Amino acid sequence: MAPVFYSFRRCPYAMRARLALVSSQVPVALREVVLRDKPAAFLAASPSGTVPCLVTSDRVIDESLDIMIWALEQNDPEGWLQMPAGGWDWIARCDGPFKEALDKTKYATRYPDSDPAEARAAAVGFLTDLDRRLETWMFETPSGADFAILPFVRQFAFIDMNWFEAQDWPALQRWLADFLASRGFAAIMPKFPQWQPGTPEVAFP
Ligand SMILES: N[C@@H](CCC(=O)N[C@@H](CS)C(=O)NCC(=O)O)C(=O)O
Repeated sequence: MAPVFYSFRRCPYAMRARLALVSSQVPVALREVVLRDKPAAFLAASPSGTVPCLVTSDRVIDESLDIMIWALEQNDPEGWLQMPAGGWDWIARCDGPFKEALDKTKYATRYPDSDPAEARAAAVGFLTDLDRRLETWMFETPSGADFAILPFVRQFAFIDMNWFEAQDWPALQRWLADFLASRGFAAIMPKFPQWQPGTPEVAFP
């Protein structure tokens, strides 16, 4: 049986895992989780109760980045893992300080002790550095760093697209726009019905 992959369409972590699954063409059975109605089988499998979560015959992979690596180590036709070591540092900066700044900007009311202007400034610092880093891609060829980070830049941009578009980030804006228009993005964003025990398995990709 194909590994079971618990996913949630709009979650940026699940998006990056789906992008790697599409690139590698490693087949899984996708189960769409509704976060306010997590199925018991998911909660029993996932140590953290977060999506994405991949359950193979011999292990549970609970971190999106590890799911990307698991898929790409089996098949990496586009060479996403062949990136300079600095790519991993960019991903760590995205997942750590940038994601924190993103959440504190987007969900400001959940963080009454945090100053949203300060959070936005921290996010702007990261995005400005990224804009300077980018040519067509972060490195010479498209890599795991691009696709691990793009879903989070998308999430930030969608807080206020007019504001995002008004910034002086030409390379970043084009990188995001090309991603949103890409076949890879379309391939990960169909609407999946909520999984429940007994529903037929959905083959992905
Ligand atoms: N470090 C995890 C984080 C995953 C995560 O936080 N996912 C969110 C959705 S975007 C989640 O499942 N949150 C649990 C909830 O909202 O109940 C990963 O990279 O997979």
